[in-house]
Amino acid sequence: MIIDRAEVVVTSPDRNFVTLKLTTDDGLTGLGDATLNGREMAVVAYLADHVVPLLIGRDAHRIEDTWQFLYRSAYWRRGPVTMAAIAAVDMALWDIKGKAAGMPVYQLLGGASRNGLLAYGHASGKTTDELFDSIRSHQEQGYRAIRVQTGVPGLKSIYGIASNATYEAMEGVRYDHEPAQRGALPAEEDWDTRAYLRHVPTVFEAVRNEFGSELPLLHDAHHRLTPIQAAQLGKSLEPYDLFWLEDVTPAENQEALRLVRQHTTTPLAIGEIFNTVWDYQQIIREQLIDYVRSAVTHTGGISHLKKVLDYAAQYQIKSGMHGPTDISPVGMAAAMHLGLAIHNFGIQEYMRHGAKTDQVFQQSFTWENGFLHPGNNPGLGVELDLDESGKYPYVQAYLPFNRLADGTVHDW
Ligand code: GCO
Ligand code: MG
Repeated sequence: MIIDRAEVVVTSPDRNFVTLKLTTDDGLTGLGDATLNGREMAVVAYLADHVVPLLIGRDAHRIEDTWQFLYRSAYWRRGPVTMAAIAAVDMALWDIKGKAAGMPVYQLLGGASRNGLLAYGHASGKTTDELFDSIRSHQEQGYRAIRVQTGVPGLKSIYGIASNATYEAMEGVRYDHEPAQRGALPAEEDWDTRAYLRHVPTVFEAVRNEFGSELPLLHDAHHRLTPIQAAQLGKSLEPYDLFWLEDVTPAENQEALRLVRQHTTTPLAIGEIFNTVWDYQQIIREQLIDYVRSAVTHTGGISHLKKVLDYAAQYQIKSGMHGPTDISPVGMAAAMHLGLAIHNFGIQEYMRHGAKTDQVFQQSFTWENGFLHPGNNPGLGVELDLDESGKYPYVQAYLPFNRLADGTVHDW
């Protein structure tokens, strides 16, 4: 099982995706997701110029050895570009191994630890009424856990608010909940932390009054707060019993979470922009978080994220793998196989892809009664239709950024 072809495929059906496709000498193929939202072409270059030439002739069975070789031989370690590239190779090799064994990848990881994966969706609205409609529409789609984001009075547009969060999003035909926008420059948004901190608890109070105490609710602060502001928010949301509060601080400074923890029992989720176990070392050891938000795509693949999650399990910390639309169907499949196999699964983020994306990537997962399952096809269960993908060339797109009222750039 020698790797004899490696291709990097860039396609933009509803948004940009980068996929690595490996082919072995006996004709098995494997896919890996390498999509890094807004910086896609950096990973394409890393893969095409520096990784693909190293893969040809290697034994496709040697997943761990290939991972260690790519990580250590580069000398320059970690970082989103490097780790997304290594992740793609790792996923593609697990896909191939599954096909060689005639088994879905979750079987190779130890088999299913549960029947399906509880998933949460993104409800949002500029106003409370719009938000309620969006929550209802998500419940109709089967979601049993819901992330809640709303507009803040006085702010024009903020992270997480779809321009139409109900019907079109439900049909999967629009990408208005997708923060990256096509164009030559990133969009500018505005931000006011005090207004946000005043407003959010009133929204959760209204949602609990309308939808009751049972529904698991989540919220994403998207890295915008200082530790003391994060502590304040966690405390003010305690009465509404959140499943988790996500990315309260930028968290490059892991120690900052100590202060947040001292003040609130609201569960914390962090890590969608982390790349290795080192980014989690302190927050896991000191039990400063409750959920690991890494995506397989951005954290070195199935092999590395499993190590992070096994480490987290020692502290009763669970998975909450990142699953926005910028994780391709291949990356989502990898998350589902891993989530099904590990013991400390928590919840899976799941935003539906658009119809064009679903044609480019043929998938075999199921979504029933609020639960995902990766299916039982050998490997990851996703195939890439190259004729379809070829119809959609790369389009420049950027994530937005924030400015405060006085013009200062703020975390987005
Ligand atoms: C989430 C995330 C995303 C990111 C996006 C950036 O919790 O799903 O915060 O919406 O903003 O993935 O590329
Ligand atoms: Mg997030």
